[in-house]
Amino acid sequence: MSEAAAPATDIPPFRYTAALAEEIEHRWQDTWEREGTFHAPNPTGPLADPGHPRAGAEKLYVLDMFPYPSGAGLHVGHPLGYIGTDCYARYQRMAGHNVLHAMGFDAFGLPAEQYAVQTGTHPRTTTLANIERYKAQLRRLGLGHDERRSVTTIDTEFYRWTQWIFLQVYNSWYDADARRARPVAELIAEFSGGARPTPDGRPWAELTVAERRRVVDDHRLAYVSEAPVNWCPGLGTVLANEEVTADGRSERGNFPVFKRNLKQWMMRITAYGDRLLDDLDTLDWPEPIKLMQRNWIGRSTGAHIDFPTDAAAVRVFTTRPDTIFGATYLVLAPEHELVDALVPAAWPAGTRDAWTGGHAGPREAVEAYRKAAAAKTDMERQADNREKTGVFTGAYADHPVTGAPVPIFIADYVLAGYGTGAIMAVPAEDERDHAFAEVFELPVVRTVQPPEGFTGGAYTGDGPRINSAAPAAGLDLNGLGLADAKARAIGWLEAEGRGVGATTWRLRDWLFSRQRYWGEPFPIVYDETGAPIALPESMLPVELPEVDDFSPKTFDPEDAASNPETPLSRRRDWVEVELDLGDGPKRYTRETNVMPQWAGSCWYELRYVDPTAADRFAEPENEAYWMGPQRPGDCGGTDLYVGGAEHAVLHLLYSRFWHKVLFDLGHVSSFEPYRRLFNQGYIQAYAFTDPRGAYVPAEEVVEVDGRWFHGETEVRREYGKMGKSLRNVVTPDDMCAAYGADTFRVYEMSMGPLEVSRPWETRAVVGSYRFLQRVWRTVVDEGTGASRVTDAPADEATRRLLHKVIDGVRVDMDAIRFNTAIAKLIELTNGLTRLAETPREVAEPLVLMVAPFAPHIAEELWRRLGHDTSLTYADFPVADPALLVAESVTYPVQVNGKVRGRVEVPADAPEDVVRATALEAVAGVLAGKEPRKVIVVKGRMVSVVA
Ligand code: ANZ
Repeated sequence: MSEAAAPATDIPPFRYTAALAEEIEHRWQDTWEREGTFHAPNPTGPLADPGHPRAGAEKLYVLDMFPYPSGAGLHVGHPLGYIGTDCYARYQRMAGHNVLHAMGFDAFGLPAEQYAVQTGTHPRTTTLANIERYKAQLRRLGLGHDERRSVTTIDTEFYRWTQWIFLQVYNSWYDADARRARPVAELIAEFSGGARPTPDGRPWAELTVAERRRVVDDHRLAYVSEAPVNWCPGLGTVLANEEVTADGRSERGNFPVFKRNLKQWMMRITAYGDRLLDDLDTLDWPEPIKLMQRNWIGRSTGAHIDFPTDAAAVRVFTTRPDTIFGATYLVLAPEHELVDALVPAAWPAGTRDAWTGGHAGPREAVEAYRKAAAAKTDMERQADNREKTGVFTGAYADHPVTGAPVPIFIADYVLAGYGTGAIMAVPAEDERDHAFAEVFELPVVRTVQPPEGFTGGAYTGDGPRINSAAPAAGLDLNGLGLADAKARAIGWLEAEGRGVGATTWRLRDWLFSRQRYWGEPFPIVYDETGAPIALPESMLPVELPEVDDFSPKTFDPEDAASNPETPLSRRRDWVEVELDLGDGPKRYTRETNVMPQWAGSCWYELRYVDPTAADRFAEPENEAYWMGPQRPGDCGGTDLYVGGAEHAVLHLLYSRFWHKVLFDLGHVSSFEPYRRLFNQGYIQAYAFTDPRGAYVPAEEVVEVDGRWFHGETEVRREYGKMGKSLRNVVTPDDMCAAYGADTFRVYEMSMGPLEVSRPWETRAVVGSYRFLQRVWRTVVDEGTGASRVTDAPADEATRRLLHKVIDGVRVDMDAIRFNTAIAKLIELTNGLTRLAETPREVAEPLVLMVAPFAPHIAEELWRRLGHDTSLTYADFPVADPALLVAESVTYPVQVNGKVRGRVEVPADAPEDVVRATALEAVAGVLAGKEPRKVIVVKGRMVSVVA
């Protein structure tokens, strides 16, 4: 016991106070650590332990979304999910499972790097210090993690495998026929053996080495592309869409962001679009999250249609080939690669003034429009309510069915990165096209008959096709509904060679490189031709080299044409290497981008499974045990994954994608990483502003008759996130000091259902504190420290209450309804306080049931009840079904429809006993007459007809 934790002299030493709680908690945390209490045994390898009480038991893998260790430390909102998973894991251990529960750190990340840029402190230094702080804060909460499995993504032994997985992805391609990834070596074998034709049909042997390489690279699941990216010269880096504000500037620093093509590593996640979508059905995830994933993936089916021009044909993507007769103009994205070839030297005769944007010639007009468009974000460009802008290219295409000339525009509402970057505009049936047609005075031809009385512009509903026949071309859609018209139009296009049925995805390939320092280096070098070459596995890990200057180079923020210079590129001695990659020592240059922060979080759950495995990321037997399918058809994966809904899309999608690649290549046994997902709510907090609108420290505000005061000043209460800027942060450290970790845990779990957001109320924490004090007193005499437990049996009512509570708590724990479980435990505890002594048969199960929520006090009481081992692996109480049935039942007794009396009979009384008792009770009413009929409704009532 430490000095500081010694109880103050005026408090009896056996009373449950914050000081006693602290002493108990530290002692048990030390004991658990010393004894390795939460070590989960693996089937094989160094973490196997055949003598463990749960060795070989049914497994349960409980996972938290691991944190990025920020410099600010934890506030009371952060550990909500971690406490939830801990309660669940502790319960499941007691219920007989072998539970894996570990906590690692997502430790590459921008804040540490920015701090490094500002201060010169190495991001590793900052990150490791933050991790230590997090670990201490989490340990103080009594979380039962297997600390041997605590990985951090910045460990070389961890990121060696991140790089290894990158190589697996790089060295595979997606076989669309087999619907799975296969090794690139098999693709090459198919090309060279002639089983698969090359893209241009020449035999493989006739392709040059460089050509072969290009063909293969075009198939790889990781590839280099010239992709349009958000280039922010002011920060010297490319930004993710989420890092760009609605007005096209960097979230950080407010610099302009330009769309630009830059050479980047990409991951071909789009190849997995179908499976990522279809396999959502196999997952036990909240519906809203599945819906967000579906929308993000955004599968659209329709057609590609070619519109011939004097240059090349313009290929459009449309979901509505049925409206082809209403296509009165084409629109290309301003960045579309055909634009330059289309634009003539001068406006064609008869060009309307409204189409030219006031420019003398189409070249200037296009040039000026492009400039303006490049400064806008996709979000802005697509805003429905925005006045439509655009400009005529001066070129016409031929309508593929009627041959009529169709003017070609560029406009920023068409995005370069979606579909083919070109559309056929159908103003009668599409709102945005309609708005554009109004501005540019373009013809509107209805091809779907709107219902009678329809007065709007575009009609987007269904109805019979009209104005949709070209007898000469052999196509007639008139009278057909949507589905039939679509099918017939696609059939005609395919037969005539003017288009094909096509599916488009909203999902983009994943931009995988960052011009930063604090990330995993790529296991890639370039040869003298500039082609990428994967390093062999034996050269892993590629360690992140030390640098003096962590900052990306900052350019003229307005100069979109500048090129990024990565921090790693300045280490020339690292970048330029001599390696023997099989054909003798040669000089290569290393890739100097690093991977995005998502990389480590794409597979960390696999490393928890077998963190010491040296030859693989995890031994197959261990992987199969923890992650494998549990029955035929099961997708496998972790049994519970808890985290915030803000990770609904990107993390979960990227991780599912990598997992599926690993599955296809035979490296994992489950085809999904997270079978069950649970989103915890947020802890929100009140914040208070003074009349000037400035935030005042929330802990100094007092309530007087429903009004709020900071000193003399009345303040306004609002409700929001917890954070420094709102001056309303409460830390778990504060709560542990004031009440102890057990009280804090019980409070967080009893505030409401785990998935619901709730306001933090420090004042209410004392309720949980009092509950634990009562639990304490059921076992310990506060005055003397003596036991209050008796071996005498419990009275019938107490025993029945206990078993009702056990039964309900088990149901609640299985369903993650911790708040209602705690309510039942409170009911039971209150039922015990009226007893002079607590029967052991009740005290023991109570302590065991309290243990998942308040493990330290439970361990302490368990010891005082005479047990000399931790209760971690004690059996969770089981209700006796015989005690769950009600003892007696009260029947109302009706005579001629009116309730005339009530009788209480044993619940299992046979019908004739109920009847006799009932008749006796209403004998006075019947006054000796024989009843005509007696109906007994079992358990409900007795009805007598006199
Ligand atoms: C003609 C048409 C007629 C269309 C009609 C819609 C309604 P989703 O469902 O989102 O996939 N489109 C295609 N590529 C585009 C791009 N790069 N930028 C902006 N819009 C694009 O929508 C597909 C529809 O959005 C396509 O079908 C196309 O307009 C437009 F009555 O073609 B449609």
